[in-house]
Amino acid sequence: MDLPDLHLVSFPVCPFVQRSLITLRYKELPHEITYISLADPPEWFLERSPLGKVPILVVNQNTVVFESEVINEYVDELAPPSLLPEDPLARAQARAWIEFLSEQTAVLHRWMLAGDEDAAVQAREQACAGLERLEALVASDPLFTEREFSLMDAALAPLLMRYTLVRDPASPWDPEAFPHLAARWERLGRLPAVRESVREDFALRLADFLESKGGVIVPRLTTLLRDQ
Ligand SMILES: N[C@@H](CCC(=O)N[C@@H](CS)C(=O)NCC(=O)O)C(=O)O
Repeated sequence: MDLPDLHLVSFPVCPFVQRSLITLRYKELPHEITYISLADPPEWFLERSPLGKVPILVVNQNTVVFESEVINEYVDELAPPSLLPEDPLARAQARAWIEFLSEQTAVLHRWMLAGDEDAAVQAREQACAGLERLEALVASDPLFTEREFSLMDAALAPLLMRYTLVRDPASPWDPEAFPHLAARWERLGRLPAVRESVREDFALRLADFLESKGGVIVPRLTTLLRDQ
């Protein structure tokens, strides 16, 4: 099969775009990337993105695939072997946990951008509960122990990359409390597909993004990010 022309539309610090970029790179599929500003999205993007969100993948210049997980499954199917389990039940579980990781990614952002201390504490509790569930999953699930990489990892890596970068004392993330997740991140973080899924100045860009949004703990987080 001839490979289609793949063009990913991105925002540099978006964890959902990063999932798709990791998958494209892991599969070594040639692709182009266009970065846009979400603060001032271009008209062509708003016309093409049904939900007004990144990522979108423009295939052969005219067909738009949207939603990171749908993009990832399409990319996965373009270049076997699959990064999802073959068994239908295991595949359904993998997809369900990817959805759980989407929610955890939203919770991380709610914590980072909390408007007041109460909101920060509430988001932290939700994040800790989510990380506990993920720790139990990674500790017991063969998908995480037997495979070098799966589509679940493509969704896990952006979350753990951000937690590792913002090691605030009040952070929900603690590698000692979540040793299996920490070990998984150790392995994932070394994969070229994961390392190269963000630009070199990612920490600074994330700091700029958080600052542009504001929040009660943003000054602490941006100091940590700018000191990397
Ligand atoms: N469920 C979507 C979520 C994508 C998403 O939330 N993208 C954010 C950036 S990280 C976005 O484009 N937001 C639009 C905006 O902020 O206006 C996916 O998995 O692709």
